[in-house]
Amino acid sequence: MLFKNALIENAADPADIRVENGIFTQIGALSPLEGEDVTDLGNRLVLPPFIESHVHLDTCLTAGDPVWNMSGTLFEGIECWSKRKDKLTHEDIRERVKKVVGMYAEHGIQYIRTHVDVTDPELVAMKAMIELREELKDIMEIQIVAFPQEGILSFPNGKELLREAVEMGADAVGAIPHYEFTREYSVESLDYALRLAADNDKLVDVHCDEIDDEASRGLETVAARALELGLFDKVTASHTTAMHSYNNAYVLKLMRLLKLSRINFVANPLVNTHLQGRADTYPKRRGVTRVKELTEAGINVSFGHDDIRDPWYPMGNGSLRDVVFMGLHVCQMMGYEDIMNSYKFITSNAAKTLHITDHYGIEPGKPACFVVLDARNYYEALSRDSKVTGSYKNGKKIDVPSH
Ligand code: 17E
Ligand code: FE2
Repeated sequence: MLFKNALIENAADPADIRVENGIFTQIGALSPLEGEDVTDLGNRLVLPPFIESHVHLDTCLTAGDPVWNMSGTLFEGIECWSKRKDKLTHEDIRERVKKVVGMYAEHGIQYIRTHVDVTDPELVAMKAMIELREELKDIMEIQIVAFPQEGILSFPNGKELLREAVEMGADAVGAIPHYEFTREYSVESLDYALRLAADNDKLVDVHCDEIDDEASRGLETVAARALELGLFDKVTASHTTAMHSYNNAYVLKLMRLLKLSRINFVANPLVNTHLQGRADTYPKRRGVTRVKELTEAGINVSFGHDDIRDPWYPMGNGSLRDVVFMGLHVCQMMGYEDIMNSYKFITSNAAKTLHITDHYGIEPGKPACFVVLDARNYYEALSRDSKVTGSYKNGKKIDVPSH
């Protein structure tokens, strides 16, 4: 099968893409072979599929049920969710997740890393997600983080529940150091989570310092353990909003450890612009981590949506375009090159975070997965909010399920 006239990753000139048995085999100026199927992409932008590197699928579409988050803080969100969690059922999770996966698929997302709350004695969401990961795999590759929303040491049986979720088949281990009762618990929870991951050959993704407290120092512990346990880039620090407020002298010192540790970062610009700065009067801080500085230091950063219509964020339609758009504004990354390259926050950078680079990317030998946008380059796509006109998996156009 031959795809003609693709502007691959902002290339100025079109190229053709040959796919055989679901694999990219040739990219260049190609003529159809006898009997070969040909699709003309009409000089449209072609990118590797979009990746949602941070979302909570189990909480999506629950905004206002049973109560709305009125303060807009993370902590009230956790309280609202705790009330919703009491009525969680297997079918309820299945219905909402399938709907949201359809929304994502429509916008060219083919991979999702979801955090799933395991501070639930019955692990209802975890059981349903494990089932859905398998069931939805033809349209979405889903990675599950066992996420202890209410703490590992500060929630009854938190350690056991996290371990049980890993044994059930989670792909990654989470933690929430800034929510633990004490600084000592915070450090111990990270020791526990990273050791659990190392012992079970899992990835790590920590909700890390999602608070405006400049003294919140979970990140240094995450990075130090990633280095000491040899986990390196299997580890991701999500949110890290306190880093926005760290003093610059401390960041200067911290950068050395971050580089040595090789950990990844995920920023969630829509949600943290909304949740952070809530204890400030004026001026109000932006609560997004130092994306520009991390990127300039060669550290891997991706962007996530975090929530779609739930207690932490009432908006969202499954498009990552708005995430990138907000990220560029709030991080002040509006130079032309910054804008052109910003698709990497939801493609190749996210692929590194998810550890899927062995089967991701537009190059011969890799599975033929890509998206086509109605634009000539990413600047145009972003500024015009261009539609994804096709999302191809293993050479075949994905039929987006109704949602
Ligand atoms: N839970 C949490 O701790 N932080 C968040 N941003 C969300 C859920 C969405
Ligand atoms: Fe999150």
